[in-house]
Amino acid sequence: MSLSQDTTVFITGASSGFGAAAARLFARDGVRLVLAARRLDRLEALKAELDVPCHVLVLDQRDRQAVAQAFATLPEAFAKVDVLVNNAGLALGLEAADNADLDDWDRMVDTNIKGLMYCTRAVLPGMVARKRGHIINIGSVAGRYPYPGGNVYGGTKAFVEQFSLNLRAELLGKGVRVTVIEPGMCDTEFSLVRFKGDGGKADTVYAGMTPLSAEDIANCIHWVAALPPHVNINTLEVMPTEQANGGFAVHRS
Ligand code: NDP
Ligand code: 8X3
Repeated sequence: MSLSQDTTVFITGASSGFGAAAARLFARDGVRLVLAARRLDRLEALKAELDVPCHVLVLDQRDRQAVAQAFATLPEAFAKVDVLVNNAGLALGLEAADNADLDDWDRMVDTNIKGLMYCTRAVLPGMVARKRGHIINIGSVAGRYPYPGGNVYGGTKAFVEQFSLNLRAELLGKGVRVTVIEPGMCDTEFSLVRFKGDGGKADTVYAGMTPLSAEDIANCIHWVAALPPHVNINTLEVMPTEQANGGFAVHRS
């Protein structure tokens, strides 16, 4: 899709990390932006930085009614969403399943699966009617490869991946593209959130290696969106050079 002042890009989780970096990149094309997240101050600061029309939306995407209402009441100039970047999400905890907090599990399911579902369902009828649109979902390598402590987080991202492939299958011929991007380790607020504000623990995740940056993933998001309309990147898996999938583990007694 050619990205221009006639394009509207809706980004969830725009207050931080990939979402904020993607907003900065899309703004260079002059697009109209809808910036959604829960933290209004962050969204307002981002809007002030950007030289394009921005609609700031305080939205907790776990709230099904609020999501439907937010999409249904977008100001006219922002109502025809061309690109939805379904980015908002989180991991909570790294405990083994027998010791994990069920509230954490609920929050990941409610945000990463249900919130992403609600946003997708709200935006699709307009895209299908206009025969124009692109849903870009942010999955994770955690949805593809298992690791200890990845339990429900990885499960939510496996949902994002299969949901994206199913959408792609049923949107065939309707002019709507679907992409899932699956990043590996990236130094954003992700680990700070996962470890509930413990900066020391978050720092150890990226110690002694070079993680991806938010801008690296923003570049991927922007690249898949900017490709000509006849090109659909289905899945894009991206890791830091210093991360790889290590294969099977064996326990010996
Ligand atoms: P950040 O924590 O920096 O950003 C997460 C964003 O999600 C924030 O803008 C936050 O905004 C928003 N968010 C969280 N909960 C909600 C909610 N209930 N309603 C609306 N918005 C919400 O992390 P990243 O940028 O790294 O993460 C973005 C996505 O990428 C996530 O889906 C994550 O799972 C995924 N990912 C991250 C990787 C990494 O290593 N960093 C790797 C692979 C995937 P606010 O708090 O203001 O609501
Ligand atoms: C985030 C990537 O490897 O920390 O989704 O789970 S990882």
